[in-house]
Amino acid sequence: MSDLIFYTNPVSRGRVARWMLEEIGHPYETVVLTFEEMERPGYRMINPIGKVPALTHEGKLITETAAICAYLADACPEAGLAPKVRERANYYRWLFFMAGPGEAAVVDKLMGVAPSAEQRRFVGYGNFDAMMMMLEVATTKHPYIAGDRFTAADVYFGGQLIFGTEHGSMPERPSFAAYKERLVARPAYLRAKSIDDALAVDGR
Ligand SMILES: N[C@@H](CCC(=O)N[C@@H](CS)C(=O)NCC(=O)O)C(=O)O
Repeated sequence: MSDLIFYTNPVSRGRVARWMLEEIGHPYETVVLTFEEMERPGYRMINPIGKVPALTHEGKLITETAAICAYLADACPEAGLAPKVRERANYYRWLFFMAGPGEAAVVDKLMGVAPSAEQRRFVGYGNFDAMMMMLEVATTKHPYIAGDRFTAADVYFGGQLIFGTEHGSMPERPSFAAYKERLVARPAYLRAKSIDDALAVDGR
């Protein structure tokens, strides 16, 4: 039995966490849950909010897709997916930007919520266009968002960007194309995608 147990659904943010697990290359056990199963007391004992993904590792529980990516990069340094601590400015900046303001802006837009000019002063993402402008900033300067090298921040940031632009919840921008091409060519991305696509076809 693996010391990594991954709770997921193939049509969920768990797809990004699986990509990270595949990048790490450490064996892991997958528990696929339907959305109904996530509501049951057994799973609520693992994640009280009843959401996936969740991961247990050596008796510790990690939830939140961005945290799972960052945790695995640190827990498995041999994969080389976390920059040195003093080189983490962009790594943290864009990981946290996407997990907080980026995700909130997309979800608000999907729900038809648009901050007024006054509200944008206290809304963390400003407004949707300001958030999108920041994604362009992140993808313009370097080949990867933390610099010249692929890191766990690309798995999370890039995973959200790929999903958002494919499903129309984020508009395309010229700087996204080359960045996304680099990501979707990665063997770990392709492995994770094919595992989850097959599970989704099975109706899980
Ligand atoms: N903040 C969490 C969000 C997780 C989340 O909302 N997962 C959805 C699927 S994408 C879920 O499990 N929904 C089931 C439910 O709420 O009943 C993360 O980033 O991992």
